[in-house]
Amino acid sequence: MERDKALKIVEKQLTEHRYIHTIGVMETAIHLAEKYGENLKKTELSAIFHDYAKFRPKDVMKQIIIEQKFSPLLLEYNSELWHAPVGAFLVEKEVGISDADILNAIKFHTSGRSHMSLLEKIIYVADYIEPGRHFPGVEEVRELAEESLDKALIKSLQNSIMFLLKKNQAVYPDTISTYNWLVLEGG
Ligand code: DGI
Ligand code: FE
Ligand code: FE
Ligand code: FE
Repeated sequence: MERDKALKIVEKQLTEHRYIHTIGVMETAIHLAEKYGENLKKTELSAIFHDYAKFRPKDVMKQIIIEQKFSPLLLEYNSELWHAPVGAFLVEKEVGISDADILNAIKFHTSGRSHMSLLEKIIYVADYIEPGRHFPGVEEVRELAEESLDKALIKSLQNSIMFLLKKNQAVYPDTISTYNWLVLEGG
C-alpha cells in the first residue's frame, strides 16, 4: 500500500495530535530502518498503523481481546496496553494488511516481548523518541539510538518501568520479559 493511501486511512482514526505523532514515528522509524537494515516499506506501514486502534472504545477493545483469545492478563493491566494487540487485529481485518511482520510490530509496540524482531524494536524505539516526545530522558535515548538500537531499547524500557513504579502502577509481564531478555542475552 502506498504511503499516502495508508496515511489517509489512519488519519480518520486519530486525533490531530495523534496523527502528528504517527508522522513522527514514521519518519523516525524509517531513519532507524535505513541505519539498521530493515525493509523500508514494512517499517513505513508498521509505523503508520501502530496506533490505529488508539481511540476505539474500551468495551469494544475488551470484547475483541476476549473473542480473539488474546492474553486474558491484558484485561487485568492498564487499558492503555489494549490498543496494540487490538490494533494489529483491526489493521488486518479492516485495512487488509496480512504481513505477519507488520502485524507483530503493531501488536507488540507498547509492551515489547522477548526475542522481538528488528522491525518490532524499530517501532518500539521510534514510538518512544519521535520528535514530538518531550519527557525527561528522551534526548538520552535519541542519542543511544544513533549508537545501538538495543541500548536505546533497554534505556526506554528502564525509563518506562521506573515511570510505572513511581506511579504505583503494575508493570505488564511482557515489558519485564523484554528488559530481562535484553539484559541477560544482549538482545
Ligand atoms: O500509544 P502511545 O501513547 O504512542 O505509546 P504506547 O503504545 O507505548 O502506550 C503508552 C501507554 O501504555 C502509557 O500510558 C503507559 C502504558 N504502558 C506501557 N507499558 C506498560 C503500560 N502500562 C502498564 N500498566 N504496564 C506496562 O508494562
Ligand atoms: Fe501506542
Ligand atoms: Fe511505546
Ligand atoms: Fe504511538
